[in-house]
Amino acid sequence: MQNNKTLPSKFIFPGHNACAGCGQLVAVQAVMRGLNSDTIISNATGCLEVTSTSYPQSAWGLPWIHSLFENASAVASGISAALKQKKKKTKVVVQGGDGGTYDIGIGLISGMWEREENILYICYDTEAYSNTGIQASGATPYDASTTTTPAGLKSTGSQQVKKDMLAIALAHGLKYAAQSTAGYPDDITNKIKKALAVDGPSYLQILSPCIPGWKMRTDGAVLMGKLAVTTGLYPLLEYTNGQLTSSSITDSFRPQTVNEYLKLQGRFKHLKAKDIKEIQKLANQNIEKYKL
Ligand SMILES: Cc1ncc(C[n+]2csc(CCOP(=O)(O)OP(=O)(O)O)c2C)c(N)n1
Repeated sequence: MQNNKTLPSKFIFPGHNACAGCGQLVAVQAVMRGLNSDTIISNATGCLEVTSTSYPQSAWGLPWIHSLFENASAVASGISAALKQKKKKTKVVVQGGDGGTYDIGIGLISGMWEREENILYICYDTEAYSNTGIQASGATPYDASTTTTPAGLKSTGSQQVKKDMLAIALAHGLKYAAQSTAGYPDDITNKIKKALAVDGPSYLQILSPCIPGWKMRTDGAVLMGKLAVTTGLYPLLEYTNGQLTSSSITDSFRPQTVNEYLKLQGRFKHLKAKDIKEIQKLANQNIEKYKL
């Protein structure tokens, strides 16, 4: 039975053509449950834009503008400036994938944050350029096989460690910066509401499991979002005024081994015990760092 918390939002409608079981759409539903109707969205290109706006249709129930891959935050800045001029309190929200956020859009995002504009930026982190065929991005985790970092006889996949985008956001002095996963939709909605309450720039990144990219079961997105947290690989984190104010399910946190998470994803199926040990070390570092 549905309760109010899980009801579909009136700001994103069924009928989009995202993959069955798409983790990004689970996250989007949770985000939309936290937004108000007086909102304008600027959306970078990527899976979310492509699957929700095949012309002449749109799955959006809010004013929504598509921008180029790299400049969704610059478009948002322009909208924000116009609203300021008109003395309107409408909230401006940006949505982008990890490619659009960690890589190609980062310069303009940095400028938007520097100018302390009242804009909420949301990154749906699928850990690859999903829309164009799963190329590695700055958010791709160590040892993941992607089409540009394929695992094979001489390679165990991506040799880069995931970029710490949250730390980059914090370095800009954001009053609110947080991360969540599609495994915890209520956590996402709560964080959206807190981010909206901030007068100034805020940032939320959400791990959004990608069925074809992660090579996983179509019913696995929520489970994968949960395991990313409980292994310590992608903890739920919240920083208010630069201070860590909340980290994962604190009281009930029981770390699980990373293998529980990795073994369910084809992008990691090439890994041997020694490789998994290295990834366990990364999770342990997080558990230590964030006092999980
Ligand atoms: C300047 C530019 N380069 C490349 C592209 C092609 N392109 C469109 S979507 C996309 C991938 C988007 O990846 P990401 O931002 O991670 O979002 P996702 O699809 O994973 O949700 C790329 C490379 C483009 N549209 N513009």
